[in-house]
Amino acid sequence: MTEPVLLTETRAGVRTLTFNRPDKLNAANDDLLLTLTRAVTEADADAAVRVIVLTGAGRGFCAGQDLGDVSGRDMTFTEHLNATYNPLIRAIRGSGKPVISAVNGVAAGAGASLALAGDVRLWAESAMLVEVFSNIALIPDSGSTWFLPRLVGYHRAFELMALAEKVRAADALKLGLCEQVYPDETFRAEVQAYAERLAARPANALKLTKQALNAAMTSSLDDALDLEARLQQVAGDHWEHEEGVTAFKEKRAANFQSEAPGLS
Ligand code: LHQ
Repeated sequence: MTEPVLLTETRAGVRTLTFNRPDKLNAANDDLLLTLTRAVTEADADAAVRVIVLTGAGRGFCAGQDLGDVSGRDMTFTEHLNATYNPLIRAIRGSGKPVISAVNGVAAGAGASLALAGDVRLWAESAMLVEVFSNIALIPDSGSTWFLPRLVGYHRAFELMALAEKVRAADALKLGLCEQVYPDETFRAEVQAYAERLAARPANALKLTKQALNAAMTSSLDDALDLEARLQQVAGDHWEHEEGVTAFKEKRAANFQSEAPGLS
């Protein structure tokens, strides 16, 4: 029996999607990319899911395109990207739910793009990111040219891309490529605990925050102010807001997990 390319588990509102081609450091073939895109879209639509975690089985996160799976294909590079990687990155950034890139090991090529694409990036101590594309005389894709310079600036991004330099966890933290680094031994438990903390936050407010931030990445201050004013109305009209204010006044923890009784 062949192993599934993607493992799916849901625990305490956290949907964990695990790339499952460990012998190849989870290098991506079309099956993995299309299954993963579908899984992110499904998780986005599933009311039982509050947070999505992307991670890899074995010692790798994702080694990018499976280089054994590219010869003889009848698609151009452009067609391939538009059919597989680009819809995946759009599904992640467009999801109304927080997506965690849980980088358990090496993230290379398009795998590095996936490591950067999450709203939160959690790394294991032994994780490593490499914009490996120039080693095979390609350009960074799957969003790397958009994500990386916004994090480290144009010049550092160019250097990392041109020399395919490896970035290890301690440097990734300093450079702003990840939010937290955890010991390898406890990594998966720490990721679940972090994800559950996020799952307890107000889902509607986080969805709108994500929408506003994504728009602000490419907008003027004027447009960002207008969008904030519009989305704040949506947040303020939601029961979560009333629950937050009531909980503050009653000096108790807010319950954002389910609609509180008596609130509209
Ligand atoms: C792999 C791969 C791999 C297959 C490790 N494929 N087997 C490209 C083209 C078309 C359109 C769309 O966009 C793209 C985007 C891209 O992602 S291009 C970049 C493609 N990826 C790479 O070039 C990375 C190639 N891999 C590496 O440079 C190294 O394996 C890294 C730095 C990731 C890890 O090095 P090590 O930790 O030393 O592991 P390793 O090299 O020994 O790999 C372990 C196994 O995984 C090995 O298989 P084997 O049977 O010898 O044990 C590798 O062949 C296999 N593997 N990456 N991308």
